[in-house]
Amino acid sequence: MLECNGKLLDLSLSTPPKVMGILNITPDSFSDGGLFLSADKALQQAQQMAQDGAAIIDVGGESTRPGAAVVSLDEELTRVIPVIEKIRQHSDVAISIDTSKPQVMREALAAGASMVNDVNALCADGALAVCAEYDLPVCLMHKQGEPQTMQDNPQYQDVVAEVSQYLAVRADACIEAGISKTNIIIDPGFGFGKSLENNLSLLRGMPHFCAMPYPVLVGISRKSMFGMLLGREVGQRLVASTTAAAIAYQKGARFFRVHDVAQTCDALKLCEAVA
Ligand code: 7PJ
Repeated sequence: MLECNGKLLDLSLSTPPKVMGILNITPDSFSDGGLFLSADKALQQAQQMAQDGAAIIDVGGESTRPGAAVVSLDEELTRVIPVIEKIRQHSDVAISIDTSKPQVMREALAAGASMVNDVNALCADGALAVCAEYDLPVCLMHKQGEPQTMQDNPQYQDVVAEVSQYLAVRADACIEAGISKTNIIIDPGFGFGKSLENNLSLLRGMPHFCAMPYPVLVGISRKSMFGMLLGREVGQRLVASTTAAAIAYQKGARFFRVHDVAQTCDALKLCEAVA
């Protein structure tokens, strides 16, 4: 069982699903960029998401949307650390740090975050060592290419097989580095170097990921696959996003990274009630 800020984060199949609320401290995130730049606004949003049912708040200071600008270490720290400190002062909700930079991981964990969510699967030099030192839950996500260009021409023979193989290799690297197996979460990385067809294959293939010996996090909220499939702008993707969460639940996922916490919790409660 995983533990975050003294609270157990049980992601096993037999327990209620858990929701991770997204808190982007960025001027340019694709759906909520610029909304929560002040620590007070960020705290308010974190408290709202906790009240709406989020088990953990994912604080990120680097937009990883396709084409996003690279953020310096200093800028990222300046964005996220005051927010983590503020939430830690005023709330006991668990906090995850969404970063690929070891130094941001270290300072965020010292400031009170209790999980690391890395779209780069702890590949940066020193990232494994920081996480092994703290031995807290880590989420390893798959991506193909780098955010600036990853959507240009994604290529797979068998996307489900290749993504799960990558995640298995990264999980092994974590264990090798001294991270407990029970602290590892995997994530197929919807939208990160994936065509619409690739994303649909990953959702269809969810049982394959859920059969691996790690809990699966699904991050599909408001993503561009819904723009491609439905022609919806980012603000019009709520129904598709909650439906996708429900589908992923039916296929075995129990952990969901979302913008719309209350609505996702409703959908998941219904799923649970008939499970
Ligand atoms: C994900 C993420 C995801 C995990 C982002 C966005 C883009 N972390 N960070 N999984 N996506 N673990 O929010 O749409 O899918 S940033």
